[in-house]
Amino acid sequence: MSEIAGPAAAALASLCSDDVIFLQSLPKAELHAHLNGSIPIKTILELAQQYPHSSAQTTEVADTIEKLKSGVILNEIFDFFSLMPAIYALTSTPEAVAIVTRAVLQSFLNPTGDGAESPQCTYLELRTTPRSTTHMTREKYLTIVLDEIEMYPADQAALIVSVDRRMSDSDVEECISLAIEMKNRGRRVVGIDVCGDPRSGDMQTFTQHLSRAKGAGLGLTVHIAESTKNTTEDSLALLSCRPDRLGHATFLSDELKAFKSADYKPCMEICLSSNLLCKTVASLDAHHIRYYLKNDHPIVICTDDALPFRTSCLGEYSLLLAQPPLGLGLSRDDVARVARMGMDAAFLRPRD
Ligand code: 6MZ
Repeated sequence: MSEIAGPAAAALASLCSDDVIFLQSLPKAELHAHLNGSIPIKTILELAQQYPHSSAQTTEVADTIEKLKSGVILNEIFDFFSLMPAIYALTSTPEAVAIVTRAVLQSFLNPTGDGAESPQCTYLELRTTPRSTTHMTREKYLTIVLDEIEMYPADQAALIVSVDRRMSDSDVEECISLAIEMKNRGRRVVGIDVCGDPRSGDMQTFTQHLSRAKGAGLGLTVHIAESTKNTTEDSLALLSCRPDRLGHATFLSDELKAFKSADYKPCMEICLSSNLLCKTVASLDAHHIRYYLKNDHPIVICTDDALPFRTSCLGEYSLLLAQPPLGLGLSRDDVARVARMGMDAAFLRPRD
């Protein structure tokens, strides 16, 4: 298992061994994990060692690696995005994309590679933004990721194609078209995600593409109201596509929170460590998960970016079970119910 630290590690350390065994044996779905944010530290360090010293990004890569090794400290969520250029510099070739995808899948589904250690989750919907670099097209990028994902059975791993809020209209269109074409060719693409710096992009311009993806049978999840900078118009544009799941939704207004209705109950993707470390939520006590638990609204517990947030599925579930102030103090029955809701929210419906 990858090393964890921070709030998840503290919660896990407070549990008795029976509780840990209970959490490990729960069938769990990880539905909100970004590929390049989930690279095991060992793998990113290996890639950094091979990185040419003469490259224009050498200093940036070295600085980011130092932060990842010593523990990333973010003053605000926007600082998170400054980690990505160095990670992208290390994963810009087809070989590196294959290496990191294999390592991420293994870290979630088969930690020691020999099946001896219990997997972090039963089912993984990994998401990534198709990237074109001097070494590969977006199609090649997705093909490499899918080749690795499809090494696992269909009831264990699938891909969500992310579009970044910073993308131009034609880039969004290209990514959505690729996702639809690949799905239609029988590749294991199950959904579309909208991610990226919450301050950027006009979501009105994304909606036609997102609706096309839904019409083609892909699931839809969107990062929504992740920052105070997201306006109500931004959230309304995204909600107009009726996403199946919503990521974070930290600052959704009370009025918008009431979107719950008989025929529309999107599952909320909850990333506790991510929100605490990005300082979008002050404490577990103040976390919006409490609202959704109280209102019996579907949620799924996710890691988001295990590399900078130094967490794991077990760590995130520990935050549910541990007693306050380290955790939410839910009962085992409630934690099991949450895990079942997560499985039910999968786009691939692993148990169908
Ligand atoms: C919004 C996020 C994110 O796609 O290259 N990403 N977008 N909010 C977050 N909360 C912290 N965490 C990750 O993975 C990295 C990309 O995922 C998005 C960002 O756009 C980041 O560049 P992939 O595999």
